[in-house]
Amino acid sequence: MPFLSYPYELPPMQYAYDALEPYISAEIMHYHYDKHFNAYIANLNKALVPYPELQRLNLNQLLTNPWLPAEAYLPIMRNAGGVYNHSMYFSLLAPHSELKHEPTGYLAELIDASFGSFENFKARFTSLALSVFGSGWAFLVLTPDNELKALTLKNQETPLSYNLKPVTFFDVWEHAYYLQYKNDRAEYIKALWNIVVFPEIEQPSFG
Ligand code: MN3
Repeated sequence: MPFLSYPYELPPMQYAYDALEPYISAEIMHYHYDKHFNAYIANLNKALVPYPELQRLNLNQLLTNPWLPAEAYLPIMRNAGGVYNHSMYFSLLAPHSELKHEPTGYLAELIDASFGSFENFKARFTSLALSVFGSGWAFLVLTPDNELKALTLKNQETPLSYNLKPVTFFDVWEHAYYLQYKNDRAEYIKALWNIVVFPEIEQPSFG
């Protein structure tokens, strides 16, 4: 995933459309992956057509590039953010019970240090995800000082643009849950804890 680059293509799904049921329905996965995610990819390619110099950057470089032409800033950043956020969101979900859906190792230590416990973190992150007004995301991020923070961003903004390294991605756009949960975002978020995967975080070495 860090090497996604132009021309962008929809990555193959790592599990079947119905593999996340009953937490996320196959119908949602078809729309969310094949339509919404794919639309960001198609629109990013389209937005990059006039800019060969930007086509040479990979996705992470594009999202952290301080220079983008003013007239192309919004279409490129919105769609690049959509591609990045969705590729991470889907890659950090897995069928329930195939993996343990709890953080391990250094990330578990950081969560305990920052939030008191994993249960406290879940409660805090859930209320944050519920607080997003309109379309957006909740993220758990690592700061440059290696501190964990939970935050929300609007639309398809990514933490990368703020020099933050995201480790958990909750998509709270209505398209992520409406077909199954209707207006009940809280039930969708509760379901996500059963299928979310926490990445391994490397402990920084000092010396
Ligand atoms: Mn989405």
